[in-house]
Amino acid sequence: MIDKKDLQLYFIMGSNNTAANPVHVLQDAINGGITVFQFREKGISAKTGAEKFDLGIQLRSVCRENNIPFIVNDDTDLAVAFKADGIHIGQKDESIKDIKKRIPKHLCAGVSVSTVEEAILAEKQGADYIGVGPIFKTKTKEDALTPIGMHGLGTIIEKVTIPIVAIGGINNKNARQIIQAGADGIAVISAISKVQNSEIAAGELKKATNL
Ligand code: 3NM
Repeated sequence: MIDKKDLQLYFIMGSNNTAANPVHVLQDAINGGITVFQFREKGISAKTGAEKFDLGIQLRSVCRENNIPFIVNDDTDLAVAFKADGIHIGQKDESIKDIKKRIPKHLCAGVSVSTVEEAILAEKQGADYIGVGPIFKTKTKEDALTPIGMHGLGTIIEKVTIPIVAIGGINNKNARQIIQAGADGIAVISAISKVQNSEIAAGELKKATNL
């Protein structure tokens, strides 16, 4: 299970989200105050096989040493092999209902949603939290949908009771309104991974999400 407060500042990264060493970026992000990390090795020039596994192991170690929950994107077998704290899936992946049957009980399972219907279904099928997005325009996800905006986020917040983390184009200028709208946290990639100083960036986002 994942605590609501662990979702406050949810950092996601794979090797193609940074020009720097991802292990260093993750450590800086943790120093700045992230509360959970998702390993998302996806898209152009993403690592596969042993290289993906090796990077994941290194990132998991950094999380373990710092008591930060480690979540794996998409790959249930990898999440189990990593002894991760959770798995995160999208709408095109296997259903959360089936995944929950296959994973150890202590692993949390999150689902990406962008509509009220998907959110209600995810909750019904046992998701521990939902990632709602994209809220704003994002350059990070190649196949991102049309942004649902603050209004879209609000309609989903009204309809589900499981924890909600908002994603897509979130930065330190628009983060506060997400929390004020009632989300439990923000999930970001580029606002931490693609900046000069990830520690400062994470610190600013943390401050913005501390109401
Ligand atoms: N999922 P950035 S948007 C991984 O809408 C991801 O489900 C999204 O990156 C969704 O913080 C997105 O750089 C990319 O905008 C988020």
